[in-house]
Amino acid sequence: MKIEVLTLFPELVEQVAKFGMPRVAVERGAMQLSTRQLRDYSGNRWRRVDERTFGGGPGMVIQAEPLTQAIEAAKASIGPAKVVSLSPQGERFDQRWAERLSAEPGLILICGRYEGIDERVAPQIDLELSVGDFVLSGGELPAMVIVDSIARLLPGVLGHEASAASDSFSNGLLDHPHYSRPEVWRGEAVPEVLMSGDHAAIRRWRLKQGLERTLLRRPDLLNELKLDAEQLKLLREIVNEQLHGQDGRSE
Ligand code: 4FV
Repeated sequence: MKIEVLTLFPELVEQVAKFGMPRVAVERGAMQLSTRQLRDYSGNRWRRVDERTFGGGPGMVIQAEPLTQAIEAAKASIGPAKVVSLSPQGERFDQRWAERLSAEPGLILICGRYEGIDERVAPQIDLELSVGDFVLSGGELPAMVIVDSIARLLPGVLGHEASAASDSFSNGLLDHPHYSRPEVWRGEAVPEVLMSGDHAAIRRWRLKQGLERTLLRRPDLLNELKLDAEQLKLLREIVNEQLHGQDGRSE
């Protein structure tokens, strides 16, 4: 898939393709990442693309004309693409959105700066996304977050295809705890079940741990899930253990 990022700081955004899974995705041809400098469409010798917000008050706004020209140029460059604007006013970005966007042939990501972009550009925007309820200085880091989360979902990118499927949130739950060598570290041993070679027991333990973490840390996620019979049974076990003070981790 092709992703083009419209930004005032291309050199920042381009860093994301130099490391980790985005780099692998680009090297394996699963993703093409390009940037487009909004200032190239300023139409003035100061290369300014922002102006004061109407109605008074502090802050500058990215103007409609340069942004529209950049969007049009991006579409001409990468072909069919969903236009996505990053801002705190957007829908909350999550793993489900990463999965949806990873299926698109192309994305054009608009990085806001200042107070945001002129509202008259809204009809050209297919989707507005927020990476969280906080205010950054620009949309570049959110764009890089989205690029990274998509890259690892693209076919042929993760070494073990199952990894993406078993990630946190892939089944709507938080991930289970992980352990690695040594088996005993400063007197603390890895849970026996993980050393048992009993794959059914390991799968069950991991599912139960993910359910417990989700219940204790992010119960809101449980509201959005339709748990199956096994998950409900494990959840009942967890609640009983919590009520009677047992730690299910050692099972
Ligand atoms: C943001 C977010 C974000 C707000 C002012 C850029 C900044 C400036 N984008 N999720 N949270 N954007 O804070 O996506 O326009």
